[in-house]
Formats: sequence, C-alpha cells, structure tokens
Amino acid sequence: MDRRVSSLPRKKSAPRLLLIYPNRHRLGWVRRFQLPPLSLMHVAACTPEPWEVVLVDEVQEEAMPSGSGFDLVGITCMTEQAPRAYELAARFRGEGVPVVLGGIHPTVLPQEAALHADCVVVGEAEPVWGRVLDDVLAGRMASAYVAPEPSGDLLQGPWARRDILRGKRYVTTQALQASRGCPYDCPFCTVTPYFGRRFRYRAAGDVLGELATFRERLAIFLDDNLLGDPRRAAPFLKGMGRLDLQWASQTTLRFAQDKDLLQLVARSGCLALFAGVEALGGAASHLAKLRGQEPQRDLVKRVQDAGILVEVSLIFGFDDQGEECFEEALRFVEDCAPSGATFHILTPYPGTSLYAQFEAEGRLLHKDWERYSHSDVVFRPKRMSPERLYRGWVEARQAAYAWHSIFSRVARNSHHRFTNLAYNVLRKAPNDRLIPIMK
Ligand code: B12
Repeated sequence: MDRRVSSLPRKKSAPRLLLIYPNRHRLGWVRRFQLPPLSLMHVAACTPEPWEVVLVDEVQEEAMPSGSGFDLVGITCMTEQAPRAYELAARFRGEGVPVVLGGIHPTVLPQEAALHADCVVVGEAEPVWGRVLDDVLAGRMASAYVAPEPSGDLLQGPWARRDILRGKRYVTTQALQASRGCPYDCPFCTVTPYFGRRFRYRAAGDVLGELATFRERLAIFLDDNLLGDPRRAAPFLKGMGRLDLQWASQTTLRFAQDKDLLQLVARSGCLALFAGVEALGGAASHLAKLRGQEPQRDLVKRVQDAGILVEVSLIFGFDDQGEECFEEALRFVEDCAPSGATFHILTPYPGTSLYAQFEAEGRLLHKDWERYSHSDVVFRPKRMSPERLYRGWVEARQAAYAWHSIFSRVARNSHHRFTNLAYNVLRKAPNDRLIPIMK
C-alpha cells in the first residue's frame, strides 16, 4: 500500500479530531426532527484516547470551524453527499489539515475519493480506525485502509458515543443499530454489497445493555432490516418488553407472516416500522419471491391491526413499470391505509448491480452525485420518459399527502392517532413544495 508521511506536527496537548456530516440543504425548523449521525457516533466510539472528538453536523449547524484547532478531519459520505464532502475536504486540506473520507461512497468508489482526501477508509470503521489514528500520531498515515470483508453472523463493537451530540437537537439522540448486512441483494440497494450478504446481529445482552442506558422513552434502530432474521431478533425483543421503551425501525414485513412473532414485536414496544415495499406489479412479485413473502397489502394491514404504525416505501422507475405505476401505488396506499407512504425515484447507486446494468446499457444520464438522491431521475427509464417519471413521482407524493388522504389514513387506523397525524403533517410540507417539472 502506498504510504505517505502526514504533515501532523507532534503536540503536547491532546490531538483533536473533527468529524463532519456534510449537508448542503438548509432544512429550517424541520432539522429538529432529524436523526443524529450514527455513522460518526460509531467512528467516535472507535477513537482511542488521547484523541478529543468534535462533531459538526451540517444538518444542524451552519458554522464550520477553522482547521487550525484540529489535527485530523474525518468526513462521512453517502453518494448524495459526495460533492459537499469533497468541497469540505479541499477546504481543510487547503488549511494544511489531513482529511480522511469514509462511509458508503468512498467505499464503493475509493479511487474517486482518493482524489479528494489524504486517506480513504474502505468499509466499516471498527476494524481499522484505531490503526489510522495511531499512524497519524506516528506521522505515517497511509493513503488507504481497507477493512476486511464482513464475515460471520455476530456484530461486535463499542456502543455509539452520544456525548458528541451535546448541544445539538435531534428528534432523539437514542439511535442505535442491532444488525447489519442483508441476504436479499436487491439490485438497487447498497446494503448487501457494502455490509455483506449475511445478517450480522449483536448479542441480545449487548443490545439490551445499551437500551438500558437510555433515559428517554423513544429509541430508533437504524438497521436496514431489523426483523430480517426474526430468530435472531427475538431474544432482544423479549427483553425489551421489560424496558418500557417505544421504538421504531426499518424492516421488510416478512416477519408478520408469523403471528406469534408479530405479537412479540408489538409487546416489545414497537411504535412504528418503515417498510420497504419497493414495487407493485411485476417487480413486486420478483421482490416478494426473493423475500419469500405474502402480498404486502395483507402484511401492512396485519401489522397495523397489531397496533404498530407502518410507513411504506415504494420506488418508481423499474423497467417493468409504465405510467400506470403511480395510480397503482396510490390505490395501494388508499387500500391498506398505512400511516404514511414514501415514494422514491429508482436510483442506480454506484456499487449496485443496477448501476452496473444501466452503465453497461448507456442509460445513466450523468454522474452528478448530488442528484443521486431518490428525488431526481438520473437514468433513462424503459417505459416512460425521465420527465414523465419525475412528474408522476411529484404528483403521487402530493396526492398521498393531500389533507383528505391524510385524514382518511389516520381515521382508518385506531392506534396512535395523534402521533400518526402529527407525523403526516410533518411529511406534508416538503411534498407540497415540489414542482412537477424536472430540472
Ligand atoms: C439512517 C439512514 C439515513 C438517515 C441518516 C441520518 C443521519 N444523520 O445519519 C436519513 C433518513 C437522513 C437518510 C437519508 C438518506 N439516505 Co440513508 N440510510 C440510513 C441507513 C438506514 C442507516 C445509516 C446509518 O446510520 N448506519 C449506521 C452506521 C453505524 O453505519 P454506516 O453509516 O455505514 O457507518 C459505518 C461505515 O460506513 C464507516 N463510516 C461511515 N462514515 C465514516 C467516516 C469515516 C471518517 C470513517 C473512517 C468511517 C466511516 O464506519 C461506520 C461504522 O462502522 C442506511 C442503510 C444502512 N444499512 O446503512 C441508509 C443509506 C445509507 N441511505 C441511503 C440513501 C440513498 C439516502 C438518501 C440519499 C436518500 C433517501 N431519501 O433515503 C438520503 C440522503 C441524506 C443526506 N444527504 O444526508 C443509501 C445510501 C446509498 C449510497 N450509495 O449513498 C443507504 C445505504 C440505504 C440503501 N439501502 O441503499 N438515511
């Protein structure tokens, strides 16, 4: 591996690390309802003494400190954040502070990231971050550190550091992960290529130990598919019943085919689930087969009848979807009355098989990463124009968050009505602001 000597001068005081969550969009008051950056809370947790850690989350704060007070800058980035991350990296490098880029985008495109940083961390921080920092102090930081491919089925590591969030306001600071990885390998999703094709779960005692330190009632699991392997989730769900927490997470709904498991989830304090339905029509039957599950409609109803709010997430733009997909999605939402619906535009993220396919077929419109956000059309769809896809997406979102749709969904759901209404009102405003003309 290419080694370079960093320019870090040896100091007597504790070395200082600045961790940045990049974000260019100003969210206004909605920022108070955002989640904390768990990625950097984990990087901080893997940071050994004597390093001092400062977090800047650009979602929450506009001022960026000068580089002079820091020995190293670490920036996390998903694909959509890459241009802002590179801009920040250039700024700090210009001030003479070495910059490390890590997270999903630098991992899938390390050569691109290396053009903008002194060092790229490929993969999860836990196995390598301590070594990076030791090397920085010894003046021999390498240009890349590659974490071993995830293996086994146990997820281990220190608990996320919440102290670095002091002074910032989030919907809750009580975010955690109990699992990583996913065997389904859906063509549009980064999770399998990045976190591996096996579910890795933390030991139940470890999850419950972290949950027991929480002082507020709401906990949010930032897992990709918390109930993906119900057998592994059951032990901590049983323990959670005694903690009197309310929790929310993301999952596929396959777990609800087992009625005992559904009862266990409900009794554990589950308030809401964000469920990847992804598609209706042909693509849906493909995904359902992959995940071995009953029709989504039935599963959504069953979970909501158990007292758990379900927000469904659907994607528009699969090759088998024509203009009818928007109407179909709205009918689905009308029919099973989930608490909320998120519509996304299919986006071929680098590192996925969908990206490889569209690139090979010459269907990528550009590689302006900032527009790889699920809210823009960055490829040529098969059965409609990019403009039609964009317009259909905007109109479907606005229809699903029209007052009569919101009231109809809330009225048909007898559980958590106030939370459900408040959440829908929060979701309405950004949808109303959309203009159905593609940039
Ligand atoms: C929670 C979440 C969000 C939250 C983020 C809140 C926050 N403040 O962090 C919200 C809802 C805002 C969000 C939004 C989006 N998200 Co999101 N999100 C997730 C989710 C479910 C969990 C992320 C997380 O916190 N993981 C926990 C931490 C511990 O893991 P991690 O981030 O990977 O970090 C580890 C390593 O990557 C590495 N690492 C990360 N950063 C750094 C930095 C350094 C310096 C180092 C050394 C290491 C390192 O070490 C960490 C510890 O092991 C993931 C799915 C997933 N399983 O990751 C999708 C995911 C990251 N999101 C995704 C996407 C597409 C988006 C959006 C673009 C679109 C959307 N609407 O969903 C927006 C963009 C938002 C933005 N610009 O900020 C994609 C990313 C694909 C890609 N190639 O970029 C994912 C993978 C979902 C998927 N299935 O494809 N998201």
